Order: sequence, then structure tokens, then C-alpha cells
Amino acid sequence: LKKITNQTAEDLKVRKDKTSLSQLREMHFYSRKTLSLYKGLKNGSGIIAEHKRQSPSKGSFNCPASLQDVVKGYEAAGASAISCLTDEPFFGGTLQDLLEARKSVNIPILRKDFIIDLYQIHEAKAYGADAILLIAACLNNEELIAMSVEAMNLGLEILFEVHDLEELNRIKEVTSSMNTSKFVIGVNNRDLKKFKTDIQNSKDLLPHFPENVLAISESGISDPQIVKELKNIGFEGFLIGENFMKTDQPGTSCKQFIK
Ligand code: IGP
Repeated sequence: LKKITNQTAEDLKVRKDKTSLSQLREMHFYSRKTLSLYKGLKNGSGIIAEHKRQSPSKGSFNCPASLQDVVKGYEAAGASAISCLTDEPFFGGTLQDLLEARKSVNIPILRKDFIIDLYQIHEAKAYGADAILLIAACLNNEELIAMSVEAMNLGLEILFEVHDLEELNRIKEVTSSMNTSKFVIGVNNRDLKKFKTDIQNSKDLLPHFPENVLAISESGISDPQIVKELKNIGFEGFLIGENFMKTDQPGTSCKQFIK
């Protein structure tokens, strides 16, 4: 994670030099009214379908479908939202991907990246995102609060990502000071040190969630049966990437999780 965020900081310098904050503010989607990820999950299938070309642990998924086909396929299949990777060095995504996804679908889009700077939140808005990911493992409490306030001021919703109880307790602390309950907390089932996924992580952490918070399970969801199981214990969102992107038609694969 340290390696990734260091690289993110490097790339950020270059982008900041190229595009000023006021230029971001002039972009077409910057003033767009966002869609609610929270409502999308509450009222729909709960599936957040991810566009991801590659991952550090698995390499390229060699998906032959274009981004446009993938995200349109997800929307047609009944996904509640799209997760769009924009990290380039490790996941092969770009901000252009986010822009293209925005032009292709009418469901909420999550910018999936390693957010460590307020500038990235303005980028997210400018390129058409409705929500951002804030990873507890990347940010201290003070940073989490600053990022959250900035996002909410821009009308972006937040998915807080945790891996363990220590991180969940920090998110509880941070969110208790916010005057909105429209945020979601996701348990990442992937152990960042070993890159292994275990659904048990979601099951273990759910009892420690604050009340009335929308709970999401992320990573390693490889079977519709797992979604059913997690739904039964109270999860309302399911973030799925690899299982769809490793097939030729991610939209068709997504559909099998929703019917
Ligand atoms: C999706 P999977 O195992 O279905 O491909 O996982 C998603 O949870 C994963 O891509 C992810 C991620 C992240 C990627 C979770 N948190 C943070 C990049 C950054």
C-alpha cells in the first residue's frame, strides 16, 4: 500500500502541474448533479460492478470487451452502480475511463482509486463520478474528515473501506461527527499483505458496524451463492470485479448474479 500511495503522490504532482483546480472546475461534469450511490444500492440489486483491466496480484484479465460495452452491459444486467478503476500504474485505469463510463451509463459511478489528496476529489467530480472511495488504511482520522467534508461539499458520496476492526472503529469515530448518514462502509475481504481474499472477514466485522449504516462486502465474491449468504446476514452492497472482468462478456456474467 505504501508503494502504491507513493506512486500515486508522484503521478499527482504531474497532473496538478498540467491541470489547475480552476480548470477542473470548468469541466463539463463538474457542475453536474450527482446520483446517490446509497439510494441506488437501497433500491436495487446491490451489485457494484467494477471495470478493472488488471490487478497487481492477477496481472491483466485480457477482457476483450471495450469499457463502453462493459459498463453498458453492467447497467443492462441490473447493477446498482459501477466502480471504475482510475489508478494507472497498478490497475491500468485512467480518468478518461471514468469520463467514458459517465457518458455511457445513467447509474451511479464510484471512482476507485487511492485518494490521498483533496485535488483527487475535484478530479472525481470533474470526470463524472458520483462517489469516491476512502481507504482507512491510507488515511489518518484528520485526513478522513477533511476528505469527507470536501466530497460532501461537492455532492459526492463516500464509500469508506476497512480491513479490520481497528479501521472500522476509526471510521465510526470519523463518521459520528458528520451530519449525514448517507455513507457506506465496505469491508475489503482482501488481505493487503497476502493478497488473499476471505469472505469470512465480512462476516466477522458486520456485528461491529454502527446501526443504520449501509454495509458492503468487497473483493473475492465469486459466486451468486455468496451474495445470497451475505444478504441474509445484512449486507446491502457487493463489490465485484475480477469475477466479471475475467470473462469475455462481463455484463452477461454480472447478470447471473442478479436474476
Ligand atoms: C473488487 P474483486 O476480487 O471482485 O476483483 O474485488 C474490488 O473489491 C477490488 O478491486 C478493490 C480495490 C480496492 C481495488 C477493493 N478495494 C482499492 C483498488 C483499490
